[in-house]
Amino acid sequence: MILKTKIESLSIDSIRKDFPILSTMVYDKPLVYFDNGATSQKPKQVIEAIEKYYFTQNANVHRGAHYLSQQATEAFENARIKIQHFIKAKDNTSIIFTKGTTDSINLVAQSWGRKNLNPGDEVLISGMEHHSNIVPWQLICEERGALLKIIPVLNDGSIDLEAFKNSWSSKTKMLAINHISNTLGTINPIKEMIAYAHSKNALVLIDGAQAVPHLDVDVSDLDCDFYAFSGHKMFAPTGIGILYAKTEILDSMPPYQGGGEMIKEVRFESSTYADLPYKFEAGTPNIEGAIGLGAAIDYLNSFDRKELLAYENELLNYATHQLEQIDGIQFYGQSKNKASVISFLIEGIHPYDIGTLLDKMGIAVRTGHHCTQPLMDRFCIPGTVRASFTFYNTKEEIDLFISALNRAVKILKK
Ligand code: C6P
Repeated sequence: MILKTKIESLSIDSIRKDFPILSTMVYDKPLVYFDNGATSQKPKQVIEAIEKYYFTQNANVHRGAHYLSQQATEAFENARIKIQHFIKAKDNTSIIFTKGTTDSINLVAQSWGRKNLNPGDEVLISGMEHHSNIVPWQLICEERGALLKIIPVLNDGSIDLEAFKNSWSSKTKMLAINHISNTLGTINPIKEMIAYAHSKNALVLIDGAQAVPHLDVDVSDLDCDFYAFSGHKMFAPTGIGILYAKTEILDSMPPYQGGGEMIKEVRFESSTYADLPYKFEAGTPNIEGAIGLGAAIDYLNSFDRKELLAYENELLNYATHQLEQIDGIQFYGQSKNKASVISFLIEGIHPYDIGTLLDKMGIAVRTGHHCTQPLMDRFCIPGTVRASFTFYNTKEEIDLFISALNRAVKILKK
């Protein structure tokens, strides 16, 4: 496939060469990977960093005084510092390694929630949350006798800000909301929402799973209390994620899990806990995951991220315009401030059938409820077809997608 797309200093051709998997053939067709919201592909710089770790550094961290353990510990802790700088956290002890966004949110719900939620207290989430930012709160609210309240979503897929302001009571203790909706692409006005929540003395957790891969996130400027994200959606391996939290809040929270690494002293009568961040990192961590995440950050830092974002917006606008030409198309998520995600349905056709035919033509999209079932209920639909783009995608791929979609529609409407 000839890829001509180029904007200013960005050569998409050379970026694509960093991602070996993008030259895969699927059923004899060139792969068009538009499922970046589910997980992104990994550049060879990340794969090589993991290979280097296993070839030359493999040992457990923080445990041995031997050479390899020191090498592994240094690489692991350097990754933490890279992440700290990447999201502009004040302190590296604010950066907790977890398995991913889901794990990060469960940590907060279980540790902060169990200590701070009392019967009658309220946790506020939005109607466009991923199940990972719903179920952990349901579990802890049920356990503590607290109430889960939902901010409604408007028809264009944006948050109902008036309803948001009316959702508060003196019992609201936590606002937990996504930065970018994985299904609608909506970029939520979180800075304003955080300031509002703080004026009501509540804490704020931001689910940043879909935001960190696209936006420059500055947790200090946002002033959020917690910010959760996953490595695998930002060009790093699976099984590694981050919980950022203000240190004074982490200090006041009990451990989430017990085990090695997270203790100072253990006696059968009782134990004392390690300082931050280790208090929240029980057991041997995902060392190669952390190193891979550090390498992904180095990779992202080698670009002007504003330029990447502008390019992704260009892809979004180009694809939206092309899709608008298709008869019977209905978009879900048309807010003004939107990331490069397009969810749609075509009248009379089940999204799964479209996804299956597109797959046979080499196009990877996601179909279904995207782990946002309450949002599907809100729009009275079973699911959508979702195309999610990142900076290694091209307009030529969008052209292939549109012609494959037109063929699929023709077959399915017969
Ligand atoms: N969304 C998607 O296709 P984990 O699985 O822990 O890495 O991320 C969970 C998660 C939490 N919040 C948001 C906003 C998300 O988008 C996701 C993951 C994927 O949309 C897989 S369901």
